[in-house]
Amino acid sequence: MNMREYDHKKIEAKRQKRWAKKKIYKTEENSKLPKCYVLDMFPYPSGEGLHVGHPKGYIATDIYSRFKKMNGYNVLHPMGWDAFGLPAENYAIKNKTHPRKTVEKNVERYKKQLSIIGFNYDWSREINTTDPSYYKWTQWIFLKLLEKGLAYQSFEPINWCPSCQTGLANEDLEDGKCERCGTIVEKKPMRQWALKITNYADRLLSDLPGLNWPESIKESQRNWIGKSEGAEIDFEIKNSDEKNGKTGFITKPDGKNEPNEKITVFTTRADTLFGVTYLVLSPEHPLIQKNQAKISNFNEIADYIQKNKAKSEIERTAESKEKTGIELKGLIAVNPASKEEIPIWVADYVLASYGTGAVMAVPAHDQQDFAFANKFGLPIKQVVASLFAEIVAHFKEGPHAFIGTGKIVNSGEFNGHDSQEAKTAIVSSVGGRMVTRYKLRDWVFSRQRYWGEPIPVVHCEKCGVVPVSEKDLPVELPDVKNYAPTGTGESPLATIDKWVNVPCPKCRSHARRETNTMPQWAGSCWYYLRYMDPKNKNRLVDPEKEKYWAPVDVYVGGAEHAARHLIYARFWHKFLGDINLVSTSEPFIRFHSVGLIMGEDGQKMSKRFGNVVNPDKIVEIYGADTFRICEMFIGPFEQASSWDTRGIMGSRRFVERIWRIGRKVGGEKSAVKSQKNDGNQKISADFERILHTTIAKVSADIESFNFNTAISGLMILSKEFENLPTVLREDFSILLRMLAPFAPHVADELWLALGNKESIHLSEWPKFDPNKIAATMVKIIIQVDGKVRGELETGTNSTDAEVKNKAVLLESVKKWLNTGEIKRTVYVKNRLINFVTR
Ligand code: ANZ
Ligand code: ZN
Repeated sequence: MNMREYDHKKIEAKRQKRWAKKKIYKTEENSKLPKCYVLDMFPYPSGEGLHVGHPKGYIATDIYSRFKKMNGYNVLHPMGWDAFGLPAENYAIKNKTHPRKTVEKNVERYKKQLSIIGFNYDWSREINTTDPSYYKWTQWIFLKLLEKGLAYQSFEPINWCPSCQTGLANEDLEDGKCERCGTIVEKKPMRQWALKITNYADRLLSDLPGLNWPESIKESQRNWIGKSEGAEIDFEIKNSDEKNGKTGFITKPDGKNEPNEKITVFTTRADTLFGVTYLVLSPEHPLIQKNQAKISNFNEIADYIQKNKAKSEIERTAESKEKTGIELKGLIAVNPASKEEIPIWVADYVLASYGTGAVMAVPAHDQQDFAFANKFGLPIKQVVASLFAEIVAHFKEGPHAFIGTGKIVNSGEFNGHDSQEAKTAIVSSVGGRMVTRYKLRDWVFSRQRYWGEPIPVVHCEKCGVVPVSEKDLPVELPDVKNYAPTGTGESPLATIDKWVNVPCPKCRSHARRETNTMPQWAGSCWYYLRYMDPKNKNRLVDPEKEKYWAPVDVYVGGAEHAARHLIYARFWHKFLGDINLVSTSEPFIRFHSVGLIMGEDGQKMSKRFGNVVNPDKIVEIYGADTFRICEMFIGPFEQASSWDTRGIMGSRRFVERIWRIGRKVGGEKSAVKSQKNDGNQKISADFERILHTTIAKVSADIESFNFNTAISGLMILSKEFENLPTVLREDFSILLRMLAPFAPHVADELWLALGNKESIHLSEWPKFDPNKIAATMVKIIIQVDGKVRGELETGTNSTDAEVKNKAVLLESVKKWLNTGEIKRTVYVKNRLINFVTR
């Protein structure tokens, strides 16, 4: 081979140009091949551009999709822009340019940054959520939701960010603050649109076990849905100066007393009903305002409510938090089981938004109630006894409630029963109801902002809410001079009279367009479907194409974003399934979250910390191939790792080594085999075993997203190549093909230099020969300075160099070698290896 020095700039520019010209990444339609759909969470094109953390996930999907293509799959690996929403709009306001212009500019910038890294996206399928031909279908889905009764207007108080001046969904809050700007969110009553995601709570939960997702992501979905099985129990209330059965109760004609009012609680521990010694209302409970006249200390209560208004739900329910509360004087409740009269308290640890907003307090068996009762001197009554005496003893002395289950005591006819089993009987004995509650709330779906999809309905003076007819979609977002929030709680769209005033589609009389827009999450709820058929003018997606491509086989993105996005997208997907638009029950059957790349200082990469590393710079200096390898070698894919600019040198040396090996490529395999030289044959058998073991390992590692160990396998193999006197064309072609997904430019360059006519990315993935791998496995103890630091499983016929190379790369060993250089290595064949650094 005729080789020059390794010049990454020249090679990478040349290869990228060639790929684009030959359109080698165009996804085929009507293919007979099996499909593989690999998807990245599409970015919102912010003004800051990419930092080195962003491409990590994209590099992984690029590797994976190249690998699948080489394995005979028809691959769909698209990219697009999630360009509506607050970040794009806030950026535009700050920089005083129309969001459409900034989005355009930022998309250009992102695309350029992505292209120099050498990704294989099929750009002919690019989508942009702000494109009218795209959001036409987002609006169309909204109309379907409306038609099926799953979109409705509501007038409950919603979360309001006073800084962004828009309503927010629960999911948009972090610790009670606006997730975008950090301002403390207020409650503000206003008209809004909501989607009935709660109708899907059960299915969103029950389909989770079948998904190949990280357990932590599934857990966050479960917590978000927050299913709990419990009971609702009614407590009668009356004026505290009245005697039971007298005033305060209305006597019905049949002679039975009916309480004038009651408090309904939600409990998961109905078995502890006899132990209830007081009730607690959330400060927002309607009963408080309603009974203002009967409450003797109303002023104090109002004061308490006012003081605790700004606290977030997380703050309010934190176990560590000092309990606050105030007794509601003038009213008392009756425990329906024990008939004891019990006080009613108001405390902020009870949330209005969960259950019924009222709690029956059982201080003996609930930690929050226990802390509260101790602070305010309320009675504690034990009603469940542990089956283990020592825990009971602990409960009596210790600062804890006994929260376990056991045997019921102090509970009349229920004494001696198992606490778990007695629940239903206790509930029915007091006329309660078994219920299932969810923490999930309906999704507040309107934003009082400019930069979003207009909600496609009009409000007619006569007909009320009328959907825009399908043929009039999209309702285009009009241009507006002033797109900053109005401050009135209405979207800036409300100021455009010409746009707002329209005839009613039904009766032609005067109507006004809905001026609220959709939240940013809307566009990302279904974009994966549009990539399957991005240009379709008549349908959201062609059914045949959907059947072929769905579901997404591998989905990759940030865990932070994932919890909310995944629940919304799964909801829409299930809805689209119900109206026969999609053929699978879940959109993304496998998901990998990308571990963050932190700054060199260990902090999150951010302008604020001045620790941002720009990928363009790294690519310019070291090359895209080196950058890609470095990002994948930095640590296990799903774990966070710190960027280390020095670490990039190791990756660069690896690429250069491959380049050097290219110079040694000589004869054909058949020629060597005919040589009758025993020594050579031994070397060649060892080498073949390592080669084939590596094929097996790298294949399995890519499939399972263990890119760092795949690269270390390739590094070890490359050292073996380096030790060979000459490298056979056939063997080198195997190494190159394994390298191709990781370092697509240099691999293609060397591949073409071998005389191949077509790009390496259209070639076949190498297959390993199991016969060449077979070897007895042994465990080798690894020591550093005589101390055991790890263990290595390897074949009995591994070469000494192979064992040593593998041993130093083990995570558990590496850290002990970091500080010093290896002065000496003692190797007891197939048993022990000791690295001496002193
Ligand atoms: C009495 C009781 C006794 C409770 C006991 C627990 C232990 P999960 O499992 O999360 O659904 N609760 C109900 N509504 C609440 C609200 N709005 N704010 C704060 N806490 C509330 O929790 C259900 C339990 O949380 C309920 O069961 C209730 O306390 C409390 F030994 O009722 B329990
Ligand atoms: Zn009308």
